[in-house]
Amino acid sequence: MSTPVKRYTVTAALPYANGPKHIGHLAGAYIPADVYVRYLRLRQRDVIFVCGSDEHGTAIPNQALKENTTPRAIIDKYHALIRDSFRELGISFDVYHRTSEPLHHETSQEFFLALHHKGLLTEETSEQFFDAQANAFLADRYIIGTCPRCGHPDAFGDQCEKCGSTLSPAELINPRSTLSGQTPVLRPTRHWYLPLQNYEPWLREWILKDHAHDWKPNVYGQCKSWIDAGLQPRAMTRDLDWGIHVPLPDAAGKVLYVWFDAPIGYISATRALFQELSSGTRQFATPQRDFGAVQPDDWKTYWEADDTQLVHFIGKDNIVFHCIIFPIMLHASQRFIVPTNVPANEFMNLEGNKMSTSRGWSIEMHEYLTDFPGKPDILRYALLTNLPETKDSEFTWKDFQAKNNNELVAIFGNFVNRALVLTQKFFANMVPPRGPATPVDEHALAAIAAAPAAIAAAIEAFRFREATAALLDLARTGNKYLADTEPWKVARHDLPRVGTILHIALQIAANLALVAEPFLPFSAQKLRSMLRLQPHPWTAAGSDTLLPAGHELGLAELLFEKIEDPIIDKQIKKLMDTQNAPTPAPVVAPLKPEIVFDDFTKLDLRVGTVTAASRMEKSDKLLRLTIDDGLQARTILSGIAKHYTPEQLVGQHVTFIANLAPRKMMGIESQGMVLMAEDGDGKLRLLQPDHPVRPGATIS
Ligand code: B3M
Ligand code: ZN
Repeated sequence: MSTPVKRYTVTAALPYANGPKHIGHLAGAYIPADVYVRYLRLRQRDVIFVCGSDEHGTAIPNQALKENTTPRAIIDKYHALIRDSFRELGISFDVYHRTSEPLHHETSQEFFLALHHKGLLTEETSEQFFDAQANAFLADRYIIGTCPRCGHPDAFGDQCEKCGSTLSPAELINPRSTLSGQTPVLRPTRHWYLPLQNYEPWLREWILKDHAHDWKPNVYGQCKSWIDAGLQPRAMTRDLDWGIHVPLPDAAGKVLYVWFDAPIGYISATRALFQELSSGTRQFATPQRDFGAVQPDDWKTYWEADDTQLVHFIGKDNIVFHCIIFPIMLHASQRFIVPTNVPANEFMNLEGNKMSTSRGWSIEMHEYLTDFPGKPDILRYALLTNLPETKDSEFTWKDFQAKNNNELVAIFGNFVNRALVLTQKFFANMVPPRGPATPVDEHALAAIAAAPAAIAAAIEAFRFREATAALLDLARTGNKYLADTEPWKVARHDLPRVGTILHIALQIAANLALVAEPFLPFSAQKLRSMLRLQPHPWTAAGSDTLLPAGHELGLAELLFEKIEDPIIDKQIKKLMDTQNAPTPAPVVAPLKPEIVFDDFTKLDLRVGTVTAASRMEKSDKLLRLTIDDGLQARTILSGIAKHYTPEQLVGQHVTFIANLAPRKMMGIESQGMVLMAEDGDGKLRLLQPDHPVRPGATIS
């Protein structure tokens, strides 16, 4: 636990090479992973960033069927498309491997055999669905039927996409094969199982105890419910003709389960990376990285040494595989380390609906790159400020436009441009010397000094939204500094003072160029060349001497450009025009992660009586309520003006949180929060006891 960290192995989920990937995938795993890795590299930590295509599983032959081609053609096509999109978006993998590579087949088979020889896999014969007409056992995905939970007629054998339940094919009502449409029959077949239940005590210790505080609550919560529900043996092989052959003599027609081989893909990718590095056919993504001569076997320390931190970036649908099944495989091998953290994100919706490539309701990475050439940083920024870190989030084109126009252009770009253009105008494009500092200068200098630590702390805690906000705060400080000091006016009477102001402003710009690199790598590079700033390690950030007086600046260009309405309207129209109109999102919100009873008892919930209610000036949402809580009259501001008139509320019981920290809104302190029921139609309704109670009645 307390071993000092020597190196990092950072992985991002291997995308299925069965189609293009959309911006929801980027927000789930790849953008946060890239920010994390770029930051670690700037800190000069020893880090590798591995990813690649997941080219097995039923998803691939399925797509081949749809496109009337071979699985091989499918993986070749989409591997290249996805790899290139990632590259153009600046996702800086050290290696982007493929699970169809012989090296990966070898690595997976070795892994399987190692477990098998240790006697850790059990062999069992079970009845599985077989399509007699197609003469094939049916993978769960190939069986559809009616969902036993919600009645959806087209639920898959492993999951119902309508209600989200995890299913097994035997649970489906009226199952049918997607290959032939026939009702499948049960046939015995033999498979190798990993008895997950044997590792429950270890999982309880490792996750539920050791990672109770450093794993994200959404991840921890999912793991806990899996463990508490009781683990079952899970088949690690499948009857399928596409995949990695089970390396045993009596296993013809059987392949490794895709979720057995795919995560091993991280290991094969690492092996490939070090093979190529040592033979000189590949470089690390960061040129300045130098950790000495590389040997082919060096990959091992990244997977075997206790002082390596293994971090998996994934979306929430992959949690069980990365936190339970793969770690059990790693642990059981008695050879490999297990992840230190799995900072999984929730999902990002698009304009009010679930993102889905198959339903046409998505923004594919490669389409974005075609429609917005040379602008990967805007997308990175719009996603970073809106990552689904604690709950599902939502991408809208209007928000994308606003983030660009109001933040990147109006704050970041505007500040940098003013600092550079004024230096050009008054100081022949050379950094002017700095005179004595006034309080407003001191304030700006303090912001420079404080920003890197704030950004770093947020990144290291996997809070990338917060880190991005801290980055923009530094730009905002710069913008405000110029607005407050008005060097363009001072220039009429005090040029040395203008010099001081611009000197400090340019140090802010230089700091921005440095700390923005993980987030906005292309713009950071552009800004560096505008400032003619050499690359610096992260430890140089916070300094107010990055640009010495007399240093000559480069050419000032616009860092960001405004996006006009027609461009955005076109994107919205394109989405609305998609043939397959989306089915509306479920009316009932998904459950939040589980909490313990203690969490609940922290809330002081009470019933009170409304004694007065009035509208708030300048707000069409808020009502100001006076509530008799049994002890006193308290003021609560509630966003229910669209649903109730003040008159309707006086005399009513309301339920409220009594111990919520007071919060000031529009100049008035709200001392609590009134609870409301929200229906799918957006209407809010009061929560009331079914009999009158005295004010102050507690709720438990
Ligand atoms: N290909 C599933 C997915 O793309 C799967 C991830 C594998 S990570 C080892 O969601
Ligand atoms: Zn269902």
